Amino acid sequence: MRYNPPISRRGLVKGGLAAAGLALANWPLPVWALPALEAGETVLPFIDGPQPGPPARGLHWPDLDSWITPNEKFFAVSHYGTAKVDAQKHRLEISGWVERPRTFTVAELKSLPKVTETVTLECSGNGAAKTFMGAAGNANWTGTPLAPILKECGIKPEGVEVVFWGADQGKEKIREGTYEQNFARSLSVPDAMSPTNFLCYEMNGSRLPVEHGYPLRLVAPGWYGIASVKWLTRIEVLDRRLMNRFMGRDYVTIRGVQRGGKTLWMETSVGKQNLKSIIARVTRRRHAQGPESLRMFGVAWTDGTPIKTVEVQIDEGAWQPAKLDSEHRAKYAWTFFTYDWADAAKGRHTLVSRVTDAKGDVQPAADDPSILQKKTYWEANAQYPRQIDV
Ligand SMILES: Nc1nc2c(c(=O)[nH]1)N[C@H]1C(S)=C(S)[C@@H](COP(=O)(O)O)O[C@H]1N2
Ligand SMILES: [Mo]
Repeated sequence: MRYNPPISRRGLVKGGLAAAGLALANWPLPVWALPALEAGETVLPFIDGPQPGPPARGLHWPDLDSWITPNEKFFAVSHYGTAKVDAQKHRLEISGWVERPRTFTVAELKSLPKVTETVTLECSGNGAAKTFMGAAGNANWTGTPLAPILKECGIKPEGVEVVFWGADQGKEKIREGTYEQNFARSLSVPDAMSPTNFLCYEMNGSRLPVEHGYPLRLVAPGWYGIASVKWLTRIEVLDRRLMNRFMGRDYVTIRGVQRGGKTLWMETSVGKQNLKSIIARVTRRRHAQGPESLRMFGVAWTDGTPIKTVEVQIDEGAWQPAKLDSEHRAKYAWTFFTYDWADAAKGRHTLVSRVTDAKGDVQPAADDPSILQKKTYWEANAQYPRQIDV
């Protein structure tokens, strides 16, 4: 699926909400074509604390105006800096517990069957701080499916994990020693063999940008961003589990679970994407005839499980169904929603959204035991209330 709308900022100036009411042309557009501001529409700033984002790169939620995140606005997280790789000399090696180890050039991978998928990536640390809120984006990623390549190499029965190694490296202190290590993450053999994973070399129709993994990265749809290893050099099948920094120490969630009336502390490696939604902005809409109304606009995503509903709640009132964008949908991509609020009373209001998926999972409230018992910030998906003054 390919969709790459033109980018227009139409009156929204980066970081400057005060300017939002200015320079609005009179061109009412269907909201999904470009859900930025319509004529006569102004942004109501959130008043509860600092505005989300923007980090060095990444989304500033109130400015969200395209389903596809342009490459230059897409957040980048690189633990050992940006690796500089010579694509001509670059090789992808497939080794370890396989019958037929292989090496591919990038050109060879490009000659294999090509897929383009719209996939939302979110860093599992997104929301860890008020200044780290924009680490999510949605792009069209192009590459070749991973499963047929692994099948061709033949994973031996001893293989339990598939490790994806990046070209980037750094020093890690482990007990008494310091060791130079490459970035790596692993997936179990069944997870790695999922037909959805692919080796990616294009982002939004352009060559994969250097900071996003040029010339080659994994894209693992439905998983938190960390699974999608950039600057991919080696895929290695192991007969045991990898327990490096990114599997076993960092990116580990500590969660209390109830077992037989006792709290058990569980440490698990960051995994698949938790269902999540956020109200990105609230606007005031003045109509030629009739009263003005407020519109909430936001976005929701899951691990690929279809979204059943997105609801919004105003000041502890009943949950009201939001309208889902029916035009821009893809299994692993985020979905826009809107809620038109006709009779907003003057004063301060608290607004929040929640998404429910087809399995019946509901995005938890911040005071839900599952959130209160989660002691590390990874995989944060609590409902996110926002305050506005009407
Ligand atoms: N080689 C390598 N791959 C990596 C990382 C990294 O530091 N090195 N960071 C991971 C993390 S934590 C995230 S959230 C995603 C971010 O992808 P992006 O930088 O393209 O947005 O890349 C993942 N892949
Ligand atoms: Mo991340």
